[in-house]
Amino acid sequence: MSEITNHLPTAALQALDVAHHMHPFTDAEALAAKGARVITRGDGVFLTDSDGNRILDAMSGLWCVNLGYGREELADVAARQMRQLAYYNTFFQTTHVPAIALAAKLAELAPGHLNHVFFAGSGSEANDTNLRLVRRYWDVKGKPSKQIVIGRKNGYHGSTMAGASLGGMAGMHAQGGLPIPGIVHIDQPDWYGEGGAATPEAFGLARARQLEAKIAELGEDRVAAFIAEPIQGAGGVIIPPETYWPEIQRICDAHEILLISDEVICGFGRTGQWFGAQTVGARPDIMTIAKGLSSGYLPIGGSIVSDEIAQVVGSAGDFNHGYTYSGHPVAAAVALETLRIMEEEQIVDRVAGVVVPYLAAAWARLAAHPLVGEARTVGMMGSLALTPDKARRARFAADAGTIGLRCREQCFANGLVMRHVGDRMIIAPPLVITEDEIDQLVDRARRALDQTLQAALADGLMVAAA
Ligand code: PXG
Repeated sequence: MSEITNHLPTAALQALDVAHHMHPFTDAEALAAKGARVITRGDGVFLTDSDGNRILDAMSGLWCVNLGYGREELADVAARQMRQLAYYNTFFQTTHVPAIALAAKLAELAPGHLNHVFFAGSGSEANDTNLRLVRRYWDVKGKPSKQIVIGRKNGYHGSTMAGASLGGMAGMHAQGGLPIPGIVHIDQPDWYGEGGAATPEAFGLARARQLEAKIAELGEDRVAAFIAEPIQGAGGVIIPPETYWPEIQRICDAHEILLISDEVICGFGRTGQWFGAQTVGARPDIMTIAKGLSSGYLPIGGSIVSDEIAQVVGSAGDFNHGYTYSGHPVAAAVALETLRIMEEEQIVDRVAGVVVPYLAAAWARLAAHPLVGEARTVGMMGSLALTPDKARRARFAADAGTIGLRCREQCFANGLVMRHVGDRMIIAPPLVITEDEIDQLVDRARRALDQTLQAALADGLMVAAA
Protein backbone atom coordinates (compact mmCIF):
# COMPACT_ATOMS: atom_id res chain seq x y z
CA MET A 1 0.00 0.00 0.00
CA SER A 2 2.71 2.49 0.92
CA GLU A 3 4.41 1.72 -2.46
CA ILE A 4 1.29 2.95 -4.23
CA THR A 5 0.69 6.08 -2.19
CA ASN A 6 4.31 6.97 -1.62
CA HIS A 7 6.32 5.77 -4.55
CA LEU A 8 7.91 9.18 -5.12
CA PRO A 9 10.31 10.96 -2.79
CA THR A 10 8.61 13.47 -0.50
CA ALA A 11 10.09 16.44 -2.32
CA ALA A 12 8.74 15.24 -5.67
CA LEU A 13 5.26 14.73 -4.20
CA GLN A 14 5.39 18.18 -2.66
CA ALA A 15 6.44 19.74 -5.98
CA LEU A 16 3.52 18.14 -7.81
CA ASP A 17 1.20 19.19 -5.00
CA VAL A 18 2.32 22.80 -5.25
CA ALA A 19 2.08 22.75 -9.03
CA HIS A 20 -1.45 21.36 -9.33
CA HIS A 21 -3.33 21.12 -6.07
CA MET A 22 -5.28 24.07 -4.64
CA HIS A 23 -5.65 23.52 -0.89
CA PRO A 24 -8.61 24.60 1.26
CA PHE A 25 -8.00 27.43 3.75
CA THR A 26 -4.32 27.67 2.80
CA ASP A 27 -1.92 30.46 1.85
CA ALA A 28 -0.62 28.97 -1.40
CA GLU A 29 2.64 30.93 -1.44
CA ALA A 30 3.47 30.05 2.13
CA LEU A 31 2.75 26.40 1.39
CA ALA A 32 4.86 26.46 -1.76
CA ALA A 33 7.80 27.80 0.25
CA LYS A 34 7.51 25.01 2.76
CA GLY A 35 5.90 22.00 1.08
CA ALA A 36 2.87 20.15 2.42
CA ARG A 37 3.21 17.32 4.89
CA VAL A 38 2.29 14.16 2.97
CA ILE A 39 0.23 11.70 4.99
CA THR A 40 0.45 8.15 3.70
CA ARG A 41 -1.17 5.88 6.24
CA GLY A 42 -3.38 5.74 9.31
CA ASP A 43 -3.93 3.14 11.98
CA GLY A 44 -5.86 3.65 15.20
CA VAL A 45 -5.08 7.16 16.44
CA PHE A 46 -1.77 7.39 14.55
CA LEU A 47 -0.83 8.78 11.15
CA THR A 48 2.34 8.05 9.20
CA ASP A 49 3.86 10.64 6.86
CA SER A 50 5.95 10.12 3.75
CA ASP A 51 9.14 10.41 5.78
CA GLY A 52 8.01 7.62 8.08
CA ASN A 53 7.15 9.80 11.09
CA ARG A 54 4.35 8.51 13.31
CA ILE A 55 2.05 11.25 14.49
CA LEU A 56 -0.69 11.03 17.12
CA ASP A 57 -3.76 12.59 15.49
CA ALA A 58 -5.46 14.48 18.28
CA MET A 59 -7.85 16.08 15.73
CA SER A 60 -9.39 12.88 14.28
CA GLY A 61 -8.49 14.18 10.83
CA LEU A 62 -10.83 17.16 10.80
CA TRP A 63 -12.99 16.16 13.79
CA CYS A 64 -14.33 13.15 11.94
CA VAL A 65 -12.37 9.89 12.27
CA ASN A 66 -14.12 8.99 15.51
CA LEU A 67 -13.46 5.24 15.22
CA GLY A 68 -9.80 5.76 14.34
CA TYR A 69 -8.00 4.79 11.14
CA GLY A 70 -7.79 1.41 9.50
CA ARG A 71 -11.12 -0.21 10.50
CA GLU A 72 -11.38 -3.23 8.23
CA GLU A 73 -15.15 -3.58 8.73
CA LEU A 74 -15.74 -0.19 7.11
CA ALA A 75 -13.54 -1.03 4.12
CA ASP A 76 -15.27 -4.38 3.71
CA VAL A 77 -18.75 -2.89 3.80
CA ALA A 78 -17.79 -0.29 1.20
CA ALA A 79 -16.37 -2.92 -1.13
CA ARG A 80 -19.42 -5.15 -0.71
CA GLN A 81 -21.85 -2.30 -1.36
CA MET A 82 -19.89 -1.13 -4.42
CA ARG A 83 -20.16 -4.58 -5.90
CA GLN A 84 -23.87 -4.90 -5.20
CA LEU A 85 -25.08 -1.39 -6.06
CA ALA A 86 -22.40 1.27 -6.42
CA TYR A 87 -24.82 4.08 -7.12
CA TYR A 88 -28.43 4.84 -7.41
CA ASN A 89 -30.32 8.00 -6.59
CA THR A 90 -33.21 8.77 -4.28
CA PHE A 91 -34.95 11.28 -6.57
CA PHE A 92 -38.18 10.71 -8.48
CA GLN A 93 -39.71 8.06 -6.24
CA THR A 94 -36.86 5.57 -6.02
CA THR A 95 -34.90 4.45 -3.01
CA HIS A 96 -32.41 1.77 -1.95
CA VAL A 97 -31.71 -0.33 1.09
CA PRO A 98 -28.69 1.55 2.54
CA ALA A 99 -30.56 4.89 2.53
CA ILE A 100 -33.68 3.31 4.04
CA ALA A 101 -31.73 1.53 6.75
CA LEU A 102 -29.60 4.54 7.63
CA ALA A 103 -32.57 6.92 7.82
CA ALA A 104 -34.42 4.49 10.08
CA LYS A 105 -31.37 4.04 12.30
CA LEU A 106 -30.82 7.79 12.63
CA ALA A 107 -34.48 8.28 13.54
CA GLU A 108 -34.02 5.70 16.29
CA LEU A 109 -30.85 7.35 17.66
CA ALA A 110 -32.02 10.97 17.45
CA PRO A 111 -34.16 12.55 20.21
CA GLY A 112 -37.91 11.71 20.12
CA HIS A 113 -39.51 13.98 17.53
CA LEU A 114 -36.57 13.98 15.08
CA ASN A 115 -37.56 11.12 12.78
CA HIS A 116 -36.89 12.19 9.19
CA VAL A 117 -33.59 12.46 7.35
CA PHE A 118 -32.66 14.47 4.26
CA PHE A 119 -29.26 13.28 3.05
CA ALA A 120 -26.41 15.40 1.72
CA GLY A 121 -22.77 14.84 0.84
CA SER A 122 -21.30 17.03 3.59
CA GLY A 123 -22.07 19.29 6.51
CA SER A 124 -22.02 22.37 4.28
CA GLU A 125 -24.55 20.88 1.89
CA ALA A 126 -26.74 19.83 4.81
CA ASN A 127 -26.80 23.41 6.08
CA ASP A 128 -27.75 24.60 2.59
CA THR A 129 -30.62 22.14 2.84
CA ASN A 130 -31.55 23.55 6.25
CA LEU A 131 -31.77 27.09 4.94
CA ARG A 132 -34.08 25.93 2.14
CA LEU A 133 -36.08 23.74 4.52
CA VAL A 134 -36.85 26.34 7.17
CA ARG A 135 -37.84 28.95 4.58
CA ARG A 136 -40.06 26.46 2.80
CA TYR A 137 -41.57 25.35 6.11
CA TRP A 138 -42.74 28.84 7.07
CA ASP A 139 -43.93 29.51 3.55
CA VAL A 140 -46.12 26.41 3.52
CA LYS A 141 -47.31 27.23 7.06
CA GLY A 142 -48.72 30.49 5.73
CA LYS A 143 -46.03 32.71 7.26
CA PRO A 144 -43.94 33.48 4.18
CA SER A 145 -42.30 36.52 5.75
CA LYS A 146 -40.44 34.33 8.24
CA GLN A 147 -37.26 33.96 6.16
CA ILE A 148 -34.30 35.35 8.14
CA VAL A 149 -31.91 32.97 9.88
CA ILE A 150 -29.84 34.15 12.83
CA GLY A 151 -26.38 32.66 13.35
CA ARG A 152 -23.43 33.62 15.51
CA LYS A 153 -20.12 35.39 15.01
CA ASN A 154 -17.28 32.87 15.03
CA GLY A 155 -19.74 30.03 14.43
CA TYR A 156 -18.85 27.56 11.68
CA HIS A 157 -21.46 25.96 9.44
CA GLY A 158 -19.49 25.15 6.30
CA SER A 159 -17.95 26.69 3.24
CA THR A 160 -20.69 26.78 0.60
CA MET A 161 -22.47 30.11 0.06
CA ALA A 162 -25.17 29.24 2.61
CA GLY A 163 -22.81 27.45 5.00
CA ALA A 164 -20.29 30.28 5.09
CA SER A 165 -23.11 32.82 5.43
CA LEU A 166 -24.77 30.99 8.31
CA GLY A 167 -21.36 30.77 9.95
CA GLY A 168 -19.85 33.89 11.38
CA MET A 169 -16.22 33.67 10.32
CA ALA A 170 -15.09 37.22 9.53
CA GLY A 171 -12.29 36.01 7.28
CA MET A 172 -14.76 34.06 5.15
CA HIS A 173 -17.30 36.87 4.97
CA ALA A 174 -14.55 39.20 3.78
CA GLN A 175 -14.13 37.16 0.59
CA GLY A 176 -16.88 36.95 -2.01
CA GLY A 177 -19.61 39.20 -0.68
CA LEU A 178 -20.90 37.19 2.25
CA PRO A 179 -23.15 36.72 4.07
CA ILE A 180 -25.88 36.30 1.47
CA PRO A 181 -29.05 38.30 2.20
CA GLY A 182 -31.38 37.12 4.95
CA ILE A 183 -28.73 35.90 7.36
CA VAL A 184 -27.63 37.92 10.40
CA HIS A 185 -25.41 37.22 13.39
CA ILE A 186 -25.25 37.75 17.14
CA ASP A 187 -22.18 37.50 19.39
CA GLN A 188 -20.75 34.19 20.57
CA PRO A 189 -20.84 32.96 24.21
CA ASP A 190 -17.04 33.07 24.63
CA TRP A 191 -16.63 34.02 28.27
CA TYR A 192 -12.85 33.53 28.40
CA GLY A 193 -12.24 35.78 25.41
CA GLU A 194 -15.06 38.31 25.67
CA GLY A 195 -16.59 38.04 29.15
CA GLY A 196 -14.52 40.76 30.79
CA ALA A 197 -15.43 41.20 34.46
CA ALA A 198 -18.86 39.52 34.16
CA THR A 199 -19.41 36.14 35.80
CA PRO A 200 -19.71 33.29 33.30
CA GLU A 201 -23.36 32.86 34.34
CA ALA A 202 -24.31 36.50 33.77
CA PHE A 203 -22.35 36.60 30.53
CA GLY A 204 -24.04 33.44 29.22
CA LEU A 205 -27.47 34.96 29.86
CA ALA A 206 -26.49 38.26 28.28
CA ARG A 207 -25.22 36.59 25.12
CA ALA A 208 -28.34 34.41 24.84
CA ARG A 209 -30.54 37.50 25.27
CA GLN A 210 -28.89 39.05 22.23
CA LEU A 211 -31.01 36.54 20.33
CA GLU A 212 -34.18 37.94 21.85
CA ALA A 213 -33.04 41.49 21.12
CA LYS A 214 -32.22 40.59 17.52
CA ILE A 215 -35.64 38.95 17.06
CA ALA A 216 -37.30 42.08 18.47
CA GLU A 217 -35.25 44.30 16.16
CA LEU A 218 -36.08 42.29 13.04
CA GLY A 219 -39.65 41.40 14.02
CA GLU A 220 -40.69 37.90 15.07
CA ASP A 221 -42.70 37.61 11.88
CA ARG A 222 -39.51 37.80 9.81
CA VAL A 223 -37.30 35.31 11.65
CA ALA A 224 -37.33 31.67 10.57
CA ALA A 225 -34.63 30.02 12.64
CA PHE A 226 -31.58 30.25 14.84
CA ILE A 227 -28.58 28.05 14.03
CA ALA A 228 -25.76 27.17 16.41
CA GLU A 229 -23.26 24.50 17.29
CA PRO A 230 -23.95 23.16 20.81
CA ILE A 231 -20.24 23.74 21.46
CA GLN A 232 -18.35 25.75 18.81
CA GLY A 233 -15.68 23.58 17.22
CA ALA A 234 -13.79 25.41 14.48
CA GLY A 235 -14.23 28.64 16.45
CA GLY A 236 -11.84 27.25 19.07
CA VAL A 237 -13.82 24.77 21.20
CA ILE A 238 -15.83 27.50 22.87
CA ILE A 239 -17.80 25.94 25.72
CA PRO A 240 -20.74 28.21 26.59
CA PRO A 241 -21.61 29.04 30.21
CA GLU A 242 -24.28 26.75 31.68
CA THR A 243 -26.87 29.52 31.58
CA TYR A 244 -26.61 29.96 27.82
CA TRP A 245 -28.48 27.08 26.21
CA PRO A 246 -31.55 27.00 28.50
CA GLU A 247 -32.07 30.68 27.75
CA ILE A 248 -31.64 30.14 24.00
CA GLN A 249 -34.23 27.37 24.13
CA ARG A 250 -36.66 29.58 26.07
CA ILE A 251 -36.29 32.37 23.52
CA CYS A 252 -36.81 30.08 20.51
CA ASP A 253 -39.93 28.62 22.14
CA ALA A 254 -41.31 32.01 23.13
CA HIS A 255 -40.94 33.53 19.66
CA GLU A 256 -41.76 30.62 17.31
CA ILE A 257 -38.20 30.38 16.03
CA LEU A 258 -36.95 27.04 14.74
CA LEU A 259 -33.76 25.82 16.38
CA ILE A 260 -31.11 24.20 14.19
CA SER A 261 -28.44 22.37 16.17
CA ASP A 262 -25.36 21.93 14.00
CA GLU A 263 -24.09 18.55 15.19
CA VAL A 264 -21.46 18.10 12.48
CA ILE A 265 -18.74 18.03 15.15
CA CYS A 266 -20.76 17.48 18.34
CA GLY A 267 -22.81 14.55 17.03
CA PHE A 268 -22.11 10.85 17.37
CA GLY A 269 -20.54 10.74 20.81
CA ARG A 270 -18.11 13.65 20.64
CA THR A 271 -19.61 15.38 23.69
CA GLY A 272 -20.15 12.17 25.66
CA GLN A 273 -23.75 11.67 24.50
CA TRP A 274 -25.06 10.76 21.06
CA PHE A 275 -25.77 14.40 20.22
CA GLY A 276 -24.44 17.68 21.56
CA ALA A 277 -27.97 19.04 21.98
CA GLN A 278 -28.50 16.36 24.63
CA THR A 279 -25.33 17.45 26.44
CA VAL A 280 -26.38 21.11 26.54
CA GLY A 281 -30.07 20.35 27.10
CA ALA A 282 -31.48 21.80 23.86
CA ARG A 283 -34.51 20.56 21.87
CA PRO A 284 -33.70 21.31 18.24
CA ASP A 285 -36.17 21.13 15.35
CA ILE A 286 -33.37 20.15 12.95
CA MET A 287 -29.94 18.64 13.53
CA THR A 288 -27.14 18.94 10.95
CA ILE A 289 -24.98 15.82 10.77
CA ALA A 290 -21.82 14.74 8.88
CA LYS A 291 -18.23 13.86 9.87
CA GLY A 292 -18.57 11.23 12.65
CA LEU A 293 -21.66 9.84 10.92
CA SER A 294 -19.30 7.80 8.73
CA SER A 295 -16.24 8.27 10.95
CA GLY A 296 -14.97 10.29 7.98
CA TYR A 297 -14.46 7.16 5.86
CA LEU A 298 -16.74 8.47 3.11
CA PRO A 299 -18.37 11.86 2.57
CA ILE A 300 -21.93 11.94 3.87
CA GLY A 301 -24.04 14.46 5.73
CA GLY A 302 -27.65 15.20 6.35
CA SER A 303 -30.42 16.94 8.24
CA ILE A 304 -32.45 15.11 10.85
CA VAL A 305 -35.80 16.87 10.85
CA SER A 306 -38.77 16.99 13.21
CA ASP A 307 -42.06 15.25 12.49
CA GLU A 308 -43.72 18.66 12.23
CA ILE A 309 -41.30 20.10 9.65
CA ALA A 310 -41.31 16.91 7.55
CA GLN A 311 -45.09 16.84 7.60
CA VAL A 312 -45.51 20.48 6.63
CA VAL A 313 -42.83 20.53 3.91
CA GLY A 314 -44.17 17.22 2.61
CA SER A 315 -47.74 18.47 2.38
CA ALA A 316 -47.33 20.95 -0.48
CA GLY A 317 -45.99 19.19 -3.54
CA ASP A 318 -42.36 18.81 -4.50
CA PHE A 319 -39.61 20.19 -2.27
CA ASN A 320 -37.37 21.30 -5.14
CA HIS A 321 -34.03 20.41 -3.62
CA GLY A 322 -31.58 17.51 -3.62
CA TYR A 323 -28.10 16.33 -4.50
CA THR A 324 -26.92 13.62 -6.90
CA TYR A 325 -25.26 11.95 -3.95
CA SER A 326 -28.09 12.39 -1.39
CA GLY A 327 -28.07 9.07 0.44
CA HIS A 328 -25.28 7.61 -1.73
CA PRO A 329 -25.54 3.85 -1.16
CA VAL A 330 -21.85 3.23 -0.45
CA ALA A 331 -21.57 6.19 1.91
CA ALA A 332 -24.84 5.20 3.59
CA ALA A 333 -23.67 1.62 4.04
CA VAL A 334 -20.42 2.81 5.62
CA ALA A 335 -22.34 5.18 7.90
CA LEU A 336 -24.64 2.35 8.95
CA GLU A 337 -21.63 0.17 9.71
CA THR A 338 -20.07 3.04 11.70
CA LEU A 339 -23.20 3.25 13.83
CA ARG A 340 -23.30 -0.54 14.20
CA ILE A 341 -19.73 -0.56 15.50
CA MET A 342 -20.49 2.32 17.86
CA GLU A 343 -23.40 0.42 19.34
CA GLU A 344 -21.69 -2.97 19.43
CA GLU A 345 -18.60 -1.56 21.13
CA GLN A 346 -20.76 0.72 23.30
CA ILE A 347 -18.51 3.58 22.32
CA VAL A 348 -20.73 6.38 23.62
CA ASP A 349 -21.13 4.76 27.06
CA ARG A 350 -17.46 3.83 27.27
CA VAL A 351 -16.43 7.33 26.28
CA ALA A 352 -18.79 8.95 28.80
CA GLY A 353 -17.91 6.58 31.63
CA VAL A 354 -14.16 6.17 31.24
CA VAL A 355 -12.42 8.15 28.54
CA VAL A 356 -14.07 11.55 29.06
CA PRO A 357 -13.17 11.75 32.77
CA TYR A 358 -9.66 10.50 32.04
CA LEU A 359 -9.08 13.08 29.31
CA ALA A 360 -10.63 15.82 31.47
CA ALA A 361 -8.25 15.09 34.36
CA ALA A 362 -5.15 14.75 32.17
CA TRP A 363 -5.96 17.91 30.20
CA ALA A 364 -6.76 19.93 33.35
CA ARG A 365 -3.19 19.39 34.52
CA LEU A 366 -2.00 21.53 31.61
CA ALA A 367 -3.76 24.51 33.21
CA ALA A 368 -0.75 24.87 35.53
CA HIS A 369 1.55 25.52 32.57
CA PRO A 370 2.77 29.14 32.53
CA LEU A 371 1.63 29.62 28.92
CA VAL A 372 -1.92 28.34 29.54
CA GLY A 373 -4.70 30.67 30.68
CA GLU A 374 -7.46 28.09 30.55
CA ALA A 375 -7.56 24.33 29.89
CA ARG A 376 -11.05 22.97 29.30
CA THR A 377 -12.74 19.91 27.92
CA VAL A 378 -16.25 18.85 27.20
CA GLY A 379 -16.61 15.24 26.20
CA MET A 380 -13.82 14.43 23.76
CA MET A 381 -12.99 18.01 22.76
CA GLY A 382 -10.53 20.22 24.55
CA SER A 383 -8.93 23.63 24.34
CA LEU A 384 -6.02 25.56 25.79
CA ALA A 385 -6.09 29.34 25.73
CA LEU A 386 -2.49 30.53 25.44
CA THR A 387 -1.70 33.77 27.25
CA PRO A 388 1.23 35.93 28.28
CA ASP A 389 -0.56 36.77 31.56
CA LYS A 390 -2.77 34.15 33.20
CA ALA A 391 -4.27 36.37 35.85
CA ARG A 392 -5.73 38.80 33.31
CA ARG A 393 -6.72 36.28 30.57
CA ALA A 394 -4.58 38.61 28.44
CA ARG A 395 -4.07 38.36 24.71
CA PHE A 396 -0.60 38.57 23.20
CA ALA A 397 0.65 41.85 21.81
CA ALA A 398 1.80 39.93 18.71
CA ASP A 399 -0.74 39.31 15.91
CA ALA A 400 -3.42 36.79 16.92
CA GLY A 401 -2.28 33.29 16.04
CA THR A 402 1.48 33.99 16.13
CA ILE A 403 2.05 31.91 19.26
CA GLY A 404 -0.68 29.40 18.36
CA LEU A 405 0.96 28.62 15.03
CA ARG A 406 4.35 28.18 16.67
CA CYS A 407 2.82 25.85 19.22
CA ARG A 408 1.16 23.84 16.46
CA GLU A 409 4.50 23.43 14.71
CA GLN A 410 6.14 22.33 17.97
CA CYS A 411 3.34 19.78 18.34
CA PHE A 412 4.14 18.37 14.89
CA ALA A 413 7.83 18.25 15.80
CA ASN A 414 6.83 16.18 18.84
CA GLY A 415 4.64 13.79 16.86
CA LEU A 416 1.26 15.32 17.69
CA VAL A 417 -1.45 16.97 15.60
CA MET A 418 -3.20 19.76 17.51
CA ARG A 419 -4.99 22.55 15.71
CA HIS A 420 -4.67 26.21 16.61
CA VAL A 421 -7.43 28.76 16.27
CA GLY A 422 -5.72 32.05 16.84
CA ASP A 423 -3.90 31.47 20.11
CA ARG A 424 -6.19 28.67 21.28
CA MET A 425 -4.94 25.11 20.90
CA ILE A 426 -7.65 22.52 20.36
CA ILE A 427 -8.04 18.75 20.31
CA ALA A 428 -10.77 16.30 19.35
CA PRO A 429 -9.11 12.87 19.38
CA PRO A 430 -10.72 9.70 18.05
CA LEU A 431 -13.30 8.38 20.52
CA VAL A 432 -11.43 5.07 20.59
CA ILE A 433 -8.28 6.63 22.05
CA THR A 434 -6.96 4.64 25.03
CA GLU A 435 -5.87 5.99 28.40
CA ASP A 436 -2.25 5.23 27.53
CA GLU A 437 -2.59 7.19 24.28
CA ILE A 438 -4.17 10.10 26.18
CA ASP A 439 -1.06 10.13 28.39
CA GLN A 440 1.11 10.27 25.27
CA LEU A 441 -1.04 13.05 23.84
CA VAL A 442 -0.76 15.18 26.98
CA ASP A 443 2.99 14.50 27.37
CA ARG A 444 3.63 15.60 23.81
CA ALA A 445 1.41 18.65 24.27
CA ARG A 446 3.30 19.61 27.43
CA ARG A 447 6.63 19.28 25.66
CA ALA A 448 5.37 21.44 22.81
CA LEU A 449 4.13 24.06 25.30
CA ASP A 450 7.51 24.11 27.05
CA GLN A 451 9.34 24.61 23.76
CA THR A 452 6.85 27.25 22.60
CA LEU A 453 7.25 29.15 25.88
CA GLN A 454 11.04 29.06 25.68
CA ALA A 455 11.03 30.31 22.12
CA ALA A 456 8.44 33.00 22.90
CA LEU A 457 10.53 34.23 25.85
CA ALA A 458 13.68 34.23 23.73
CA ASP A 459 11.91 36.27 21.04
CA GLY A 460 10.32 38.70 23.48
CA LEU A 461 6.79 37.57 22.64
CA MET A 462 5.48 36.97 26.18
CA VAL A 463 4.02 40.45 26.13
CA ALA A 464 0.35 41.24 26.72
CA ALA A 465 -1.65 43.41 24.34
CA ALA A 466 -2.39 46.84 25.77
N1 PXG B 1 -20.89 22.52 10.53
C1 PXG B 1 -19.92 22.39 11.45
C2 PXG B 1 -20.25 22.60 12.88
C3 PXG B 1 -18.62 22.05 11.05
O1 PXG B 1 -17.66 21.95 11.97
C4 PXG B 1 -19.41 22.00 8.77
C5 PXG B 1 -20.66 22.32 9.23
C6 PXG B 1 -19.21 21.80 7.31
O2 PXG B 1 -19.02 20.47 7.01
P1 PXG B 1 -18.27 20.05 5.65
O3 PXG B 1 -18.45 18.56 5.66
O4 PXG B 1 -18.98 20.67 4.54
O5 PXG B 1 -16.85 20.51 5.78
C7 PXG B 1 -18.36 21.84 9.68
C8 PXG B 1 -16.99 21.49 9.19
C9 PXG B 1 -11.50 23.34 11.24
C10 PXG B 1 -12.46 22.79 10.25
O6 PXG B 1 -10.50 23.86 10.80
C11 PXG B 1 -13.75 22.49 10.64
C12 PXG B 1 -14.65 22.01 9.69
C13 PXG B 1 -14.25 21.81 8.39
C14 PXG B 1 -12.96 22.12 8.01
C15 PXG B 1 -12.05 22.63 8.94
O7 PXG B 1 -11.72 23.27 12.44
N2 PXG B 1 -15.95 21.77 10.10
